[in-house]
Amino acid sequence: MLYVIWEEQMTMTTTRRGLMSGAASLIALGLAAHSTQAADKITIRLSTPATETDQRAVALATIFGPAIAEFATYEPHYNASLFKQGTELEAIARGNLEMSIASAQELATILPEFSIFTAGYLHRDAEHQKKVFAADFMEPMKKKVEDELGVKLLAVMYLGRRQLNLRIDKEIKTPADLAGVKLRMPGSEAWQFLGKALGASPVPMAFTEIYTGLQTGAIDGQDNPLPSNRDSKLYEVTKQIVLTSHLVDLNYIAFSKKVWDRLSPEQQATVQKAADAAAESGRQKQLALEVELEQFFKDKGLKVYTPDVDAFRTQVQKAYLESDYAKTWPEGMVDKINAL
Ligand code: KDO
Repeated sequence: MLYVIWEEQMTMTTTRRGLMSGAASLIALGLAAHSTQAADKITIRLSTPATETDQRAVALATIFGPAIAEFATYEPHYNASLFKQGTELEAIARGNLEMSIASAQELATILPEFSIFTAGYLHRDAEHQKKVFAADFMEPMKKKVEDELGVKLLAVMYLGRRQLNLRIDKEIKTPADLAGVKLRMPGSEAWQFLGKALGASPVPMAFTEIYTGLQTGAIDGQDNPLPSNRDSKLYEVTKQIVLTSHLVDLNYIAFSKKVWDRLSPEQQATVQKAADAAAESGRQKQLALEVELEQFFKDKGLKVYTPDVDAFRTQVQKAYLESDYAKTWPEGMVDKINAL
């Protein structure tokens, strides 16, 4: 099993071809490892770059895990300690992992149409995200993820509104003020695009490296929702938070289809209910924290202010609508999303 995990961590490319090639032997190893576990209980390992105190992690550990305990052991791994950020979906597809908190950006590296959910200023809020996930037009997209990746998207989790968080003093009012600012964005192309659309110079870097990146000055800033900023103590190494709210960010509870298919209909219903309950609890906690934390950061001595959000929205939306990403979006979907 150690070999399998190591192999996965070394593999960063997520092309479809990559997913297919060499998969058989890894799957065989993965299955062999699982068959050595207690015959009557499945072990569901979650790999995430999130901290243990992240509200999505807390909700899964306190609600999801206990709810499925009769037939499964929930085993979370935090801080990307099991799989590197961005390699989790591939790991599930290969049969080496059972669960992750997947981003639309990760899905978009494999299924380009998911880039629609990486577009800045598209989702309005947490409720809108929920409605979009439950909408009929999501069904073919969810099915494609199941058929092509062997991943079941159980529920949408609210990560929060992404805000700029900088170690430099310069006041940021409009995208032009971000010219030349080295803004850390997560690894994939879709994230780099968002950084550019905001007017910054994006730098790809894993979540777990942000603190050091800010501390050493390798980057001028990062963007994340306020709760993630607090959990990872990024406020210790930054001076300001600019409330751009440029992405109402989501993650999906991604579950191995292979494991799902081994469950009885009753167990499947329990897993689905548990995922929905955890997502809802996490969502409410994140929303409450976003309100509370503005004062927390001010108390820590950071400047927290709202820029010209219209200027950011106009520039970012234009960049997406004119991009190659937009060509991959299902016909009429932006209008359907906006109409919800
Ligand atoms: C991040 O790397 O900035 C990000 O916020 C991206 C999200 O999609 C998600 O992966 C998140 O990190 C992790 O869950 C850590 O909170």
